[in-house]
Amino acid sequence: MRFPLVLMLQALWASVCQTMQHYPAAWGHYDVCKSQVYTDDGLTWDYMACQPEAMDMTKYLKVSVDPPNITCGDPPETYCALENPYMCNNECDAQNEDLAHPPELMFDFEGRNPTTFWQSSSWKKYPKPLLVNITLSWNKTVELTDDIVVTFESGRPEQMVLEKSLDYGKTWQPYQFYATDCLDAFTMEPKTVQDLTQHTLLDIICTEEYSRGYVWKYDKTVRFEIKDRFALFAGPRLHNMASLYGQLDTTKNLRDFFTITDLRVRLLRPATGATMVDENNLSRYFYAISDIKVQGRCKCNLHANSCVFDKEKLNCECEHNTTGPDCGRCKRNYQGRAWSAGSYLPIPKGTANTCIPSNVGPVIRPNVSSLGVANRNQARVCDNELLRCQNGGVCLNNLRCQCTSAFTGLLCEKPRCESELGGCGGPDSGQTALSPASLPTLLLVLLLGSTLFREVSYWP
Ligand SMILES: *[C@@H]1O[C@H](CO)[C@@H](O)[C@H](O)[C@H]1NC(C)=O
Ligand SMILES: *[C@@H]1O[C@H](CO)[C@@H](O)[C@H](O)[C@H]1NC(C)=O
Ligand SMILES: *[C@@H]1O[C@H](CO)[C@@H](O)[C@H](O)[C@H]1NC(C)=O
Ligand SMILES: *[C@@H]1O[C@H](CO)[C@@H](O)[C@H](O)[C@H]1NC(C)=O
Ligand SMILES: *[C@@H]1O[C@H](CO)[C@@H](O)[C@H](O)[C@H]1NC(C)=O
Ligand SMILES: *[C@@H]1O[C@H](CO)[C@@H](O)[C@H](O)[C@H]1NC(C)=O
Ligand SMILES: [Ca+2]
Repeated sequence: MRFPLVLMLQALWASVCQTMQHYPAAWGHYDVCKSQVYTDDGLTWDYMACQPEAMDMTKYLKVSVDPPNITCGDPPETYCALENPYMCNNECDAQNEDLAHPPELMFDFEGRNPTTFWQSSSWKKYPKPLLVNITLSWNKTVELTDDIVVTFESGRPEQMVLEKSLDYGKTWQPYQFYATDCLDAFTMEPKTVQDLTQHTLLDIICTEEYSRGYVWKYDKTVRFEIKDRFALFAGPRLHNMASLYGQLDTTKNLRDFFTITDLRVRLLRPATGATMVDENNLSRYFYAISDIKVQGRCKCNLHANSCVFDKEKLNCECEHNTTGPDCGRCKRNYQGRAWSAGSYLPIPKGTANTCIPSNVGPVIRPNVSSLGVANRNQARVCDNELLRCQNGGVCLNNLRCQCTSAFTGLLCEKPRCESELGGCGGPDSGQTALSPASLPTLLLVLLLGSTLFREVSYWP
């Protein structure tokens, strides 16, 4: 009875291993920067291209609204509904928390009723244009992974521009123009994202899709379509991300297109709902935004799989001996070759392009005794965080693990039974090579195994 069970477990183990290897390829996530592998020389690291998970980027931005006093409520104002000038029950008072509409309300948790929103003062100075800039800054390069969605509560604007910056707000480029009449507003032919092809993906278009007049009550959103653009390479439903990643890898312009440090919504003309602006009642015209969605990931040049918000700022947690906010350079003493970004290719693990120790030129060795601090130019073998000595071993000067007598190996991970005769024995000895991380997997295999075994034993 026991023998088939062992065989079965082995088969399961193999298939679980295969599955786990397979998943990153299917997902194209690049979520691991390194993994421990066994070679003839013992335990070593295998380095891979890696990137942080995509997340809700609105939690980490700074927002500014220009001109600064354009937010409503100072002095208090009463607004009428766009579609009904006799319905004037929208009050804004910056001093009253219940009636104030500050910019933060564009980023709070939605799903409450009534919705919360930022609101501008009304178009009192008509026909002078009512111009507002809403600027979102991350002070960090970010790669967009999903559509930007702006939700308007007072009718979508008749003219607006979405702009981006890649240099922390020094220079700005348009992302997309929006208007009820593109020719009239921007002298551009109206287009939609469906008109774009692989060759024109980087074209900046003006669209009338999100500015249509009276149906506004049911359609409040204005989008910048990231996913439709991805789909030009990755196919509908983005099933072929590998193709997109391959393309991103080889085309800097394409990569930069989806990369930002800041976004700006330029509101140029509010919804008027009709051909004529009612000059006698300008309290009907204003901007109100309840939500802005921005999904993305920190750009870490494929050298980090985690990005942390610390001291009001996002920072990549760089691996591969790189450093800097975007892992954009090699660490000191690891400048043995020029820095380069990791690569998505070959699919699925990519290439880490790690920085290597500097060993060219004269090396100034610190004047320390042989038992002093580790030589800075030497590679770290162990430390007390990631490269822990195992099984009671102690890390000596980051240079080697001093193992207890029963264990050996770079990190004391191997029982001494392999070298000493009559060692550990027993059928378990093969499993000692498992790293702690694979223990849950082993448990899973055992669980799966026992379930299967029960079923198998019912067979005649
Ligand atoms: C909005 O930003 C643009 C540059 O992107 C600038 O030219 C314009 O003056 C700004 N408008 C306001 C109202 O701040
Ligand atoms: C905003 O401030 C400017 C300059 O301080 C002033 O001219 C303008 O009237 C103010 N606008 C509002 C709506 O308070
Ligand atoms: C706008 O029109 C409504 C209805 O005529 C009126 O109640 C309201 O006071 C008007 N608002 C202004 C600012 O004239
Ligand atoms: C942006 O981040 C850098 C650190 O990377 C910091 O020195 C600088 O003050 C930040 N700028 C702003 C506007 O927060
Ligand atoms: C840094 O470089 C050394 C030498 O190549 C290597 O042993 C070490 O694993 C690297 N560390 C990381 C985190 O990549
Ligand atoms: C380095 O060692 C030499 C000889 O051992 C000694 O003369 C010198 O003072 C030391 N320098 C420093 C900075 O400790
Ligand atoms: Ca809101």
